Amino acid sequence: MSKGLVIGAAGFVGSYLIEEMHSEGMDVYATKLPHELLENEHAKIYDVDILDKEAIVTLLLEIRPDYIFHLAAQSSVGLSWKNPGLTVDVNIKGSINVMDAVRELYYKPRVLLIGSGEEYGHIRPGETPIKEDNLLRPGNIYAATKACQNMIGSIYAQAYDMQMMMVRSFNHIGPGQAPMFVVSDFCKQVAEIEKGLREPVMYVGNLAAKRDFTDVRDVVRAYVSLIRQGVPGETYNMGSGHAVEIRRILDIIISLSEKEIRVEIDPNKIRPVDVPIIEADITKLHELTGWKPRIELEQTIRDTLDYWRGHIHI
Ligand code: A2R
Repeated sequence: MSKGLVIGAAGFVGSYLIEEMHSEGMDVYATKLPHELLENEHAKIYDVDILDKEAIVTLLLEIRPDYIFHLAAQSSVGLSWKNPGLTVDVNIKGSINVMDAVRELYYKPRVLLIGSGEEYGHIRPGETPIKEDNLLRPGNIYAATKACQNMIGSIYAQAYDMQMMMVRSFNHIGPGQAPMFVVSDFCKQVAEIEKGLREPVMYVGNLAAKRDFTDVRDVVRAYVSLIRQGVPGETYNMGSGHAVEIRRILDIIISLSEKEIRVEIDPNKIRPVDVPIIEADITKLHELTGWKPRIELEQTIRDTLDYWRGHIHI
């Protein structure tokens, strides 16, 4: 049985990835930070801070994984402005620690580094759907650190002949996501309105922005396909391939509720700089693995709303 390790499994994607790996027949190992909570009957869980390289080396020598998914990150764009030093430490220094620990092993596991569609940054008209070889113009600290991780990853893969692939994930959504992300935020607000915890008013930001959303359960299928079939040193976009206006998401969410809901703009939710459309070209990933998303947007929204209905209590 092949062994798969998820580094940074206590976040939104981690638990879904553990389930996917388990259902694909892998023996699953996972790490979290000491203060984080993670329980999963399908994984053996360890406490590891990726800023501690020796801890990663010890773990890898103990487990000897065939596959390593590197998810650990400071993943909030907002926090990356407030704490750029921490974001650089975790997302660049921490990732280099992971790469170095792998490089020093006596065998070559297959590694997937998780990057972001944010790396493209200020996308120009005519550049969408955006391809992997587009110029990167990161617009925030988080994006810059992920672009840097990508570059160092491809340098390491080539220089040290490592079996390492990079993926740029576009917006992913689904049940359990933190409410600082738009779909989860809207669904949580509706659940609170339904429970009578707030007035029937939704507070929204820029509704005209178009983004490329993928259900987290499709995301983790793509990661497993990529770690198995990806070409070392290569970068792959992972998204739905279709941008959807935030207004349409809002309309779907509101239509799923019996309540009369009014919509108001909250100036705090308008970003200082917002790219009008972000859409992935997923041809490279699809041609390699045959992967394409299966779960319809409406279904994901329904599931996310039901999640919040089950988690908001009066
Ligand atoms: O910041 P926390 O306490 O939420 O912990 C995050 C964890 N993490 C670390 N793990 C090990 N060593 C560190 N020094 C360290 N700093 C943070 O990585 C969190 O549990 C996990 C990342 O999960 P999320 O923030 O929920 O991201 P998600 O949605 O699971 O996305 C996974 C990957 C990340 O690389 C994102 O940048 C990318 O997909 O979109």
